[in-house]
Amino acid sequence: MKTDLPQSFHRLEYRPPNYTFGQVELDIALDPARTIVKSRLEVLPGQGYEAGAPLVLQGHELEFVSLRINGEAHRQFELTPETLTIHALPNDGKQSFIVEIICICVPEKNTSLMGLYVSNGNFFTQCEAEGFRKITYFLDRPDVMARYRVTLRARETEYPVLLSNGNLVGTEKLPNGWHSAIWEDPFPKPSYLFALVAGKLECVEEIIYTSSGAKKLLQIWVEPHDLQKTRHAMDSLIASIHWDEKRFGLELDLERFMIVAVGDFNMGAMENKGLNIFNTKYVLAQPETATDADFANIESVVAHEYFHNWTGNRVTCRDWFQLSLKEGLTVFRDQEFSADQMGSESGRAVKRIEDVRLLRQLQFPEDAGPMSHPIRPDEYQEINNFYTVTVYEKGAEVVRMYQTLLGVEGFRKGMDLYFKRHDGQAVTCDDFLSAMADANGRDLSQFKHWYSQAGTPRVSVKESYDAAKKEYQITLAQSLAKPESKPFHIPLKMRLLTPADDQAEFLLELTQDQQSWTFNNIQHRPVLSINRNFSAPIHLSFEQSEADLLIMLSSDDDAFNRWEAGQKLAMQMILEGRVPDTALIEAYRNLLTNPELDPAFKELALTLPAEAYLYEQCVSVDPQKIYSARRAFRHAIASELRIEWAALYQQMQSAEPFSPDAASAGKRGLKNLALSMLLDADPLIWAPMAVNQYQNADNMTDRYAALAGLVIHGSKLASACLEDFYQRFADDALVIDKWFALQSSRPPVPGAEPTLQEVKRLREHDAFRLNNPNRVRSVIHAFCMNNPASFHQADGSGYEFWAESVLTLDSINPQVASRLARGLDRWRHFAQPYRDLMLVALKQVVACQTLSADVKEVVSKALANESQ
Ligand code: B3K
Ligand code: ZN
Repeated sequence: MKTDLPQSFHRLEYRPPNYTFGQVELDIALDPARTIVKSRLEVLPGQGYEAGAPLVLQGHELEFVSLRINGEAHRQFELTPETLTIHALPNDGKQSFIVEIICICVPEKNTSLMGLYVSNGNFFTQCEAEGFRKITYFLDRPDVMARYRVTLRARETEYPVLLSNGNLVGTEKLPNGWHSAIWEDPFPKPSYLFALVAGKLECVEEIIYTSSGAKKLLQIWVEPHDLQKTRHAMDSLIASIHWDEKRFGLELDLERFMIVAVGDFNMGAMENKGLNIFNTKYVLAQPETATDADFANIESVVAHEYFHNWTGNRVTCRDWFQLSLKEGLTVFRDQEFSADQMGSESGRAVKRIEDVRLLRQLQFPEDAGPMSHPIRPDEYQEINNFYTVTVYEKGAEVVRMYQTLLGVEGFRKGMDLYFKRHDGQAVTCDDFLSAMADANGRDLSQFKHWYSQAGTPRVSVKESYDAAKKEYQITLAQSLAKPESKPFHIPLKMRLLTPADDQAEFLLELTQDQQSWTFNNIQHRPVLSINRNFSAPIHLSFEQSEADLLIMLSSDDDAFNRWEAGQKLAMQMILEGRVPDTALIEAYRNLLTNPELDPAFKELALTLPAEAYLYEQCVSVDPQKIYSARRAFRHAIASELRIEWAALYQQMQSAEPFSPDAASAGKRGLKNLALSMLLDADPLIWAPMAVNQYQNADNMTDRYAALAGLVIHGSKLASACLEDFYQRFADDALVIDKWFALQSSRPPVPGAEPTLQEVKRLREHDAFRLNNPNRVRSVIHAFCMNNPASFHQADGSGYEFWAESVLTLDSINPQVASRLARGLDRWRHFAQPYRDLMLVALKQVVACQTLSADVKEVVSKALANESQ
C-alpha cells in the first residue's frame, strides 16, 4: 500500500470565503485547440474577510497568460497546479477592486468531460461540482454567488449557435469569419451553474405563459437530424413548469429556458441556470427508437432539472457536504411530479414501488458497504464520488418523511418559509430542517439524525394478541448501525387488517429504542400492515407467517404493502431454494386474472426481487446459488401459469397507435412480461412468436422486449434478430447503446459461451468508443454492475476484466472509471472463492501509481482494514 495519504475535506472545517465576487465578465474565444478565456472579476471582501489575506483562486489544467489589478499589470502572485494566489491586494482587499486574468484551455484534449470540452465538433461545459476551475481561475465554491455577463466568440460557419446562461443581449459579426454573442444572467449564481454551448445545433421552441401571465420562450437544442425526437421532452418541460406553479407556487423566473442535448456526457443532465445540458439519452425519443422506460426517464429527468431552478439554483448549497439539500429535495419533487403524471391512485402506487425497488437494490447495498455515508457526508476526498444513491434517493426519502410527519399542507408551509428566508442564498440542510420545524411549530431536533448517521436502520416488530381481552399489542425496536448512534425519528404508517375491515390507518412515530402500542376492542387476531407505502427507509424484521403474507398479497388496501407481501414470500422461498407452493401460485393466478388491478401493478407483483436485493439478505453471498434459485423459482411461475400468461399476452395487445402514457405503457409491460415467461416455459413454441413481435412491432418497447426475450433465453433465433436490429438502427447511437447493453447483460445460458467472451468482442467492435460514456456504460458497466451471474465467476475472470477496465478508463475519464470501481465495493460480503478473487483485483487497481483521486478514494475505502 502507498503511504501518501490523499487529501480529505471535512464538513466541520467549513469557513466562509475571504472574498467574493460582484460582477463577473467573461470573454471566451472558442477554439478546440486553444480557447482564450479573459475574465474581469469585481472582487469584494467576503463574509470571512481577514485583513491582509491573499486572494486564492482555483485553477486546474490551465495555461496562465496574464494578471492585472485595477487596470495595472500585477506581479505578486504564485501559481501551483491547483491555485493562483494573489498577494498585495489594493487597500488590503478591504474595498472592491478589479482583477483581470487571461488564460488558455484546450477543449479538444479534455476527455474527462469536466470544464469545457468538445463533443461531435460542438462545445459544451460541465461545471458541477468543480469544473469551472478548468475554464478560468476563480473562487470555485458554491457560496460565492455572482452576476455574469458572458461574451462568446467563435468562427461562424463552424459554430453558428452561441449559448450561455440568461438572456441574449447582443450579437455581432467580427472580422475573419468570426462572430460573437453576449449573454447576461440577471440572477446571481455560483460558478457550478455556469454553462456555454457552441456549434451546429438547431432548436424547437414554444412560447408559454406562466400563471402570472408572463411570457416565456422554451427551446430544445439538438443536432439537426434529431429535431423530430424532441416532442416528448418539450411536453415534459411544459408539464413540469405548470406542476411546480400548482404544487409549490413556484414560477419560472427567466424569460428564456433552454435545454441542449449532448452525446458525450458523464451523467444524466445538468441544471445550469436557464441552460440545462442533457445527455441525449434523456431528451431524444420517438416511439420507434425509445422504450416506455426511456419516455418515463425523460419525463422525470426534464422535471428534475427544471425543479432545480428553485431547489438548487435560487436557493443553493453553502458547501458540497450539503449536496442532498438540493438533490434529495429535487428527487422528491420529481418523484411526486411523475406520480401525479401517472393519472390515478394505483398509478401513484406503481411509481412508489418502482422508486423503492431502486432504493433497496442500489442504496441499501451502498449503505452497508465501504462507501456508506450519511445523506450529508462528513468527509470526502473527491466530491464527484458523492453524487450517490444515498445523497439522491435516500435524501429524497428523508424529505418524504417530513411530508409524512407534517402532512402535505404542513410540508408546503415549510417550503414556503424556506424560500422566504433563503431566496438568493447558499444554505445548509439545517436551514431546511429549521424552516420545516418553524413553519409547523414542531420540534424536529431528533429528526436531524437522519442527516448525520449512515446505515439503514433496522426496526423489529413483535406482536401479541389477547383473544380474551380483545387486545392487540405491538412492540417496535430500532437497532442502529453503531453503538454510539442515536435513535432515529421514524414515521411508520400502519393499519390492522381485520375481517370486518373496521380499523383506520395510523401514523406511529418511533422515537425511542423501543416502544409499544396497544389497540383495544379488536375482535379477531388482525394482520398487521406496517411501514405502509414504505413510509420510512428501513429494514423491517418482522416474522410474519406465510398465511398472513398471503392475506396481504390478496387484500391489503395499501398497494405498496400488497406488493411487498409478495416480494417477501418470493424472497424467503428463493433464499431457501424452494419453488413457489400451490398457495402462492394460486395467489399469483388470482392477481393476474383480477380485472380490478392495473396491468402495471400486476407486472411489478410478478417481477421477482433483484439479485442485488437478495444478496442483502445473506450473511455470505453465493452469487451462483442465488442465481440458480431465482431462476428455478421464475421458471415455476412461468410454467405453472402458462395459460394465464398466454391469455394476458393476447389481452394486452393494442390496436391503438403508440402512446407513452402510463396506462398504455403498463399494458405493454405486462404483455412483454408474459412473453418473457412464455419463452421460459415453452421456448420452442414461443420463440417464433417473439420473432414475429420483433419484426412487426411499431414501437421500440415491443421490438426490444421481443429481442431481449430471445437473447436472454438463449434462443437460436436471437442472432438473426440482433443482426437485423444493428442494421436497422446503425445510425442511432442511443439505440445502438441498447444493442450493446442487451448483449453485455445477458445472464449465463446453459450451453452458450460465457457472456464475458461476448463482452470482449463487443469491446473490439467498430462502433465501440472508450471515450463515450454512454457506450462504455452499455458494455462495461452493464456487464460488471448489471449482470451479477455472469460477472461473478468462480475463476475470477469477471474481476480481472473489471480491474483492467477501471485502469484503462481512469486515464480517459476518472468519473466514469470511478463509477465502475464501485463494482467491487461489497467484496467482503461474498463467499469464497469470490471474496479472495475480488480482493486480488482491488489490489491490482490500488497498486497503480497514477490513479485519479476519484478511483483512489473508492478502492482505498474498499480495502480499508482489509484483513477484517
Ligand atoms: N446536479 C447534476 C449532477 C452533477 C454531477 C457532477 N458530478 C445533475 C442533477 O442532479 O440534476
Ligand atoms: Zn439533481
